[in-house]
Amino acid sequence: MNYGYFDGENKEYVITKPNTPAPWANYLGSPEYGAIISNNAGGYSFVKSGANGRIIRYRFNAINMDQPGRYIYLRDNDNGDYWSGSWQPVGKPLDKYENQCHHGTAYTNIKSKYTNIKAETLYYVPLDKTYEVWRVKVTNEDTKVRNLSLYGYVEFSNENNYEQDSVNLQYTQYITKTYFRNNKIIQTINENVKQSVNGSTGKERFFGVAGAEVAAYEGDRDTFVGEYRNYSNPIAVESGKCQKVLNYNTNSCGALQIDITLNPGETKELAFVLGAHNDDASSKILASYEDLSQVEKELQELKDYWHGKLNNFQINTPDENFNHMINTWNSYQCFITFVWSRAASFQYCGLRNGYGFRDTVQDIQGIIHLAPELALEKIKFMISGQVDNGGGLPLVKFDHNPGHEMTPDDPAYTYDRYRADDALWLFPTILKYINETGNDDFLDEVIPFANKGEATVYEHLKRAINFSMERQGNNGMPAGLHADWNDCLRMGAKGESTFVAFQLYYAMAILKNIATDKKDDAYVAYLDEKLAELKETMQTKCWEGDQFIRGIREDGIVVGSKNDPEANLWLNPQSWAVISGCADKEQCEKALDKVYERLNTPYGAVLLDPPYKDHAFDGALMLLFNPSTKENGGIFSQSQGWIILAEALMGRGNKAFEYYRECSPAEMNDNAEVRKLEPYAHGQFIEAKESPFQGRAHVHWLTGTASTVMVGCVEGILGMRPTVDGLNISPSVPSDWKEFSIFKSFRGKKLNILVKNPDGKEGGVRELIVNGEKVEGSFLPVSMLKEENEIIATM
Ligand code: IFM
Repeated sequence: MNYGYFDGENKEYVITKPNTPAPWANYLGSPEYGAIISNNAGGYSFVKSGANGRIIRYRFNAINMDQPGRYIYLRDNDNGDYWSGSWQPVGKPLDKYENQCHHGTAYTNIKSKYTNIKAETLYYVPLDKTYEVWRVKVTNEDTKVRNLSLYGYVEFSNENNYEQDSVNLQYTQYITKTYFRNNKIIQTINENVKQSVNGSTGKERFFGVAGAEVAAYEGDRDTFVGEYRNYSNPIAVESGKCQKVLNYNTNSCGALQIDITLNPGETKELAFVLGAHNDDASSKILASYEDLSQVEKELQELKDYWHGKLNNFQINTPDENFNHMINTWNSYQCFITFVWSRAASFQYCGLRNGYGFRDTVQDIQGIIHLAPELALEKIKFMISGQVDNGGGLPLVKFDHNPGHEMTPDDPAYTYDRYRADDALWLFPTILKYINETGNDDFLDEVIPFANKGEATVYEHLKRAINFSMERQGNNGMPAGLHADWNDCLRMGAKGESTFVAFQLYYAMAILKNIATDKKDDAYVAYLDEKLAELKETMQTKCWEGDQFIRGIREDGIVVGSKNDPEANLWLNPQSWAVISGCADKEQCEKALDKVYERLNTPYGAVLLDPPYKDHAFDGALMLLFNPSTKENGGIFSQSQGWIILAEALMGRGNKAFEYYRECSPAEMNDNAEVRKLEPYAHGQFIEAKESPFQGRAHVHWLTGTASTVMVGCVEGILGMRPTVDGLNISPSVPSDWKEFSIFKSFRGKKLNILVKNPDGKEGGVRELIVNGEKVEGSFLPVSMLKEENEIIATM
């Protein structure tokens, strides 16, 4: 069943049935002022930190997973009937209540129609602003005059820290008050504290309205809702009268009642505004919306900003769903993970307050082709999270202070130990950035280490290699340390992971090219030797004739051997054998064939097979999960990007695209009841064959899947493979695609690329014509580029 459709032209997903199988969310704003909102207006907002700056309360794991939220209630004062602008929380019968939710790029517009009253609420955070706007338009489509009340409602948290607010009720209930002043509710927290006490100072939030006079209000949540009631039937709305009760030692809220009379055909418009600003500042903010045309201006600014970024890469292929994902939704999700990391969703509460090293370094890859300038800033930031021994800090805090951070070597360091893979992710990310921009001078930029000292980017990379070299296992592969990419895999400090070994191989190959350009001959010779040694080890100790093992534990026992009773084939070592360039062609083909045969399912390839149940070793923490779930043989969506890329690099376009389609959210649009998560956003994993709910996806939006699948598609399937000197065009597509086009912005120039496939090929380009001129091979040199370029690539 489907619950909505993609509107490619407006870059929106339109939800036509509000009773979606899960809350389908969107993101607004930025971490300066961030918000998550569902199609039923549920969700929360925060300033700077999801955990420490929470403004709207949100109850994790509540029965309705998105409550409370930003509610608009409407009441017919002639008959007492009432409903909400979003279907929930009142939940009128859907045969009488029409609803559409338009999730767009950083805005959400929820439209409803009930008893001839149309309501439309546009939610957004203006660009670079630290408050949110809910612009409401109500239209009377009846033939008679309608007397209505409209209520804007928000449940404030009593404390910025969400955990304190949720559980420390003996404190947080007694620190907040509300006031009504100048058309707005002002909430104060620790009002008496003029100077910091225990690190806290007084705070203020506001919820006000522009464009209408407030008739009555409530600042006390329980007075608004009433005893033994809930958000579906708040007494204030049912009775038609807010009582002007302000909270004192109870839960605070902002509820503003506006009474309106609408003639037939008449529309009334107003804007609620919410933020963490004091009386003065919020009055000024509200005044700026007295002229409500400001809203349309700000909406346009948001669209210009986001569409401007997304339009740097647009495709038109025979597959509409693929187009929607690449042109809008996968790209937008990449920006969301890039900006928000794993900070705030309906599953992540933001407590971590920082960027996981490997997560963010990978997230950056998803936006390099869209916004290399933003990528560069974050790359520098992450490099400054590298310790001077070459390893990555497991977590780079939002308030990271380069040069002064503690490291896992410090006894007082509390967050995790070193992971084996963290700093190795820098190599493909930096390479992609340099290739996209041609900015190889970046390698000479000096950046501080997290703990002390500074060095050029080139030196940072050398130290990362060194980190792995100084921490070798018993067989000549890098030691697994605390874990590798797989959080659940503990092979012992001296255990070895083939995934990390392939990453190290790839990293050394990348650095060897850089060192060659820099004429660092001694280092090139060193890397040559290490590359050869590692390859030899991988060949002799890790290849089992048709698959690579997953690793060798500290006690010498092999993990992921074909002879094991469980977990005897793992996905990542096979895809990374290809990506790293460490395996030969025959091995790559065999490993990929085996993956297809053994691991593939209708929803993507499982991470390992069979899942652990009875034969797990001590460090196989995935045993904690049910079979076919998460790291225990679930379809780990992030890994789908790598298998797509691996197949594409081998020129096997049919397989690459098959894997893509299996895990693509958009492909499940018509089976949304099976997938449950948003059909426009990747999740962390999909339940696989041993689950009774095969195909159900989990952990929406904030996942590394966004960037790996993006890279798998852009670099892999679509074959956009930049180098410092130009662009290699090497698509790997389904053989039945006859033609498709790509618009790519590249080094400030426009590329209109038409790919023709008259012979039904799966991969490679045999002829390239650039602005009418034939070019040898599939490489487009940057020197040939004009401002705008017409390129025809024939496969
Ligand atoms: O690689 C990790 C990531 O850092 C957090 N989520 C799960 C992934 C796989 O374990």
